[in-house]
This record gives sequence, C-alpha cells and structure tokens, in this order.
Amino acid sequence: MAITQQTGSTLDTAKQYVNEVYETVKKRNPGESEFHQAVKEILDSLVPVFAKQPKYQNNAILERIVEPERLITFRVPWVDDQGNVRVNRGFRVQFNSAIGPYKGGLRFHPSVNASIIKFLGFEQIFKNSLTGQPIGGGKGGSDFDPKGKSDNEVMKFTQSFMTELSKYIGPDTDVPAGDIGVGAREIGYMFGQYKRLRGGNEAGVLTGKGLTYGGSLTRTEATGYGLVYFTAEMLKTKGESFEGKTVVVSGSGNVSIYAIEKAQQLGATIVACSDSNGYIYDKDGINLDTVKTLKEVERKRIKEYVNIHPSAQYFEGCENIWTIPCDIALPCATQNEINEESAKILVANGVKYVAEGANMPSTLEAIDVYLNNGVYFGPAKAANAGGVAVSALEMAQNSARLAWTFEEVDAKLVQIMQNIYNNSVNAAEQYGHPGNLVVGSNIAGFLKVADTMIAHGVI
Ligand code: NDP
Ligand code: 2IT
Repeated sequence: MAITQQTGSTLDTAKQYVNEVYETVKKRNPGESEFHQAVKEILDSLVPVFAKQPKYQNNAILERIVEPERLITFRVPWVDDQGNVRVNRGFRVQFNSAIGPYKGGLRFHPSVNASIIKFLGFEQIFKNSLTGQPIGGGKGGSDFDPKGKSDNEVMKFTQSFMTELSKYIGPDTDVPAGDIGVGAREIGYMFGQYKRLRGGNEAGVLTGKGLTYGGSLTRTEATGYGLVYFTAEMLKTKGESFEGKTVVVSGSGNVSIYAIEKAQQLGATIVACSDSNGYIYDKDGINLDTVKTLKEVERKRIKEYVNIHPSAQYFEGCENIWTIPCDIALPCATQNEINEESAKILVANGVKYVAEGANMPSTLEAIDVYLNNGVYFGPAKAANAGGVAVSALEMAQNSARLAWTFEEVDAKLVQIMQNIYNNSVNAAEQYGHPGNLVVGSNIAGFLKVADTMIAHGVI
C-alpha cells in the first residue's frame, strides 16, 4: 500500500492519514458497505492514538490490520429432502492472528456475503482483544437459510459445509462458534462431521458445544448475560440499576433471550422483543418462558406469542420496535437495525442507555445521535464480548480436560465484563474523550493487537 509514512504528531496529520487508509479500503473492497462502515468507526476512533504515538503509523499497523490475513470462500453442495442438488457459498475470514488463534462465530443467513463476513471478522479482532484472552479475530458462515429446512436438510448442509471448512480450522489455528442461524444443533452436526473427518476428538476446535461433549456451562447464556452485566456497570456509573427500568430488546434469539432473562432477574421490565417479521409489545412484561418455548423449542414466529398472551400486541415489521418508550434499549438482532431516525425517536421518548447485543446494530448516524444527546452508549465490541469470552473459557476447559461449574464460569464472566468496561472508560479518558465508550473500547482493543503486531515484525 503506497501511503506516505508520516511522524503523525498532530491531530490533523493523524486524521489525514486515517482518511487515506480508509479511502484505500473503500477502493480495494468495492461495494462492501458493511465492511466500510465497521472500518470507518474504528479508524475514526483511533485518530487520538496516531496523534500521540507515531510508532503505529511508522509500522503501517493500520494498513496491515484492515487487510485480512486470509479470506476463504468455497462451494457447499448438498441434497434437499426432495432429492434436488442445492448449492450455497461458504466463507471463513481469518482476519488477524496476532494475539491468538482466529476465533469467531459462523452465521447462516441468506444475507451473508463477503462484506458481512469481513465486517464481523474485523470487529472480532478488537472485541476478542478486549476480553483479555489470547484469541485472534475470525468469522465465517454461509448464505444458507436454515428457516423452513428440515433437521435432515440442516444436517446435510452443515456436514458438507464442515467437509470443506475442516481443512482450515483446528484447536490451535481457528476455532469457530455460533452466530445468527447457528446454535447448538448446527454446532453438534459440525462437530460430529469434523470428528469423523479427523478421526480424533479435538474438543477445542469449536465452541458452543453441547454439555455432553466438551461444551461449557454458561456459554448459552454468556452473550446476553454479559451484555446485561456490562450495562449494569454503565448504570452503576450513573448511580442507577436495572431495578424498575423499562427495557426494549430486539430479536428473540440466543442473545435476546438471555439478555431478557438476566435483566428480569435484576428487576427490569422487558416490554418488547421481535423477530425478523415483527415485534410484540407486552406492557406488563414479556413472559420469557413463552418466548423460549416458541423460539428455542418449536422454532416458530414471535407473533404466536399473542395467541398465548392475548393482552399483548403484535406489530408486523421490525423497525417500529424503537418507537416504544423505554429507559434502556438493547438491540440484539442484527446489523443496522437502528438508523438515525429510530435513534432520534428513542431519544425523544427519553431513552437513557443503549447497549448493543448484536454486532453493529446502530448505524454511524444513530451513534452520533446517542452521543450528541447524552445517551450513555455501550458499543457492541465491548458490550457483547461476553459470548466470545466464555468461548475462550470453553477452549481453556477443553485444553485442561475438565469442566467448571456454572457459578465459576458466571463469576469469571462478570469479572471480564467489568474489566472491559473499566478498560474502555480508562482508555476514553486517557485519549481525551471521557465517557465515550466507542473511542475507549476501540482504542483499548486496538493497542494490544497493534503492540503485538510490532513485536512480531512485518508479517
Ligand atoms: P439467533 O439466530 O439466535 O437470533 C437472531 C435473532 O435476530 C432472531 O430473533 C432473528 O429473527 C433476528 N434477526 C436475524 N436477522 C434479522 C434481520 N435481518 N432483521 C431482523 N431481525 C433479524 O442469533 P444470535 O442471537 O446469536 O445473534 C444476534 C446478534 O448478536 C447478531 O448480530 C450476532 O452477530 C450477535 N452476537 C451473537 C453472539 C452469540 O454468542 N451468539 C455473540 C456476540 C454477538 P428470526 O427468528 O426471524 O430469524
Ligand atoms: O460475535 C460474536 O462474538 C460471536 N458470534 C461469538 C463468537 C465465539 O467465538 O464465541
């Protein structure tokens, strides 16, 4: 990359440098808007670092960190229940292995493409660094849509997917896990196929496994619980707690369900949740058992909730969930689900805290609305890091060939989320943006990876 090396001692020079790198990323990755968005957010946050410490620019850390070490794409052929041959595309981005094996989930959703996988993989580098654990950044998935598929079709697809993916992963090289559309069932089928192909039981090759074959207690709950532990730290800073707060949580998948569970345990009322078709509003508080049965067991649509609880209301379409007044908003569905307009409505209705369970659920414009209106904002990389953090604890247990109790893992998760919060607050303050957790978490995550990349030389 032919970007002039500068000593970068002023903010203006640093801004100019960061912009040059960003323009190169756009040129080199045309049309990948989600990837551009994720890069822009991080690069802008890093300006104070480049202004203070020229060593990162002199070592071309930015130019290197925005380029994946490897992007693998592959054909995934499988046969459906009618005997038709179907073809999907598989991806794995091995983005950065400076501080540990590539680590990150697999997403099965029809919207998956290179841009989505690269934005997720890029975010994962900094998130994983923030956890304090030795894990690099990776992500993968497929445009396969598990909705409406039989168990047999899901198994056929995941076996074919793993047949190819198995060439690139391993407990010390790259360790996938779940994400949208990939839960316990899919991880089980993938682990089975990997084990069969390798002819050995390498437990640490995947995380989010079932408890009977090397999974960790608390991993199922970890992202949602971790999000609430992180938000509880934000509330504590302002002298508040979840007790008596009204909360809106989008989605009704793994992250949402366990965010709702923990927030309820801490005394909040969750009045709404959603799926990709629409949302439910239950002013007395969502009945979580019903949501769990509908989504985790029966794999049905969230609108069925109102058949069981007729006092609740169902609304078609997702975006209006943000028009429901709340103290705390926890977006836990997907990227860019809160745009500028929704953010303004949240603010007008008095929201005080937004913390992200999903990856990049707020657009850059929405984030500006929060920051300019005194909303205390917990960005995804920091707030949803509990899932991957417990994945790393699962790897540690697999290496030691033992299993910790729920209480032990949960206590470690609380500690990790508190550390992430404190490190983000401190970095924000140190680099001149007190209270800005976007800047703080991006800088705190970046420094460890960047220093390691310098230590390793130009590779
Ligand atoms: P699940 O597949 O379990 O649930 C996803 C939920 O979001 C479902 O309710 C789904 O609705 C909804 N959803 C998915 N896509 C869309 C869309 N395009 N528009 C509206 N709603 C949508 O996934 P997870 O709960 O695991 O993941 C949710 C988010 O959290 C993702 O952004 C993921 O990257 C992030 N995340 C997940 C972690 C984990 O450990 N699982 C860790 C950290 C972040 P429907 O049922 O209709 O598909
Ligand atoms: O976005 C994420 O952090 C995840 N989907 C979890 C990744 C993991 O390896 O547990």
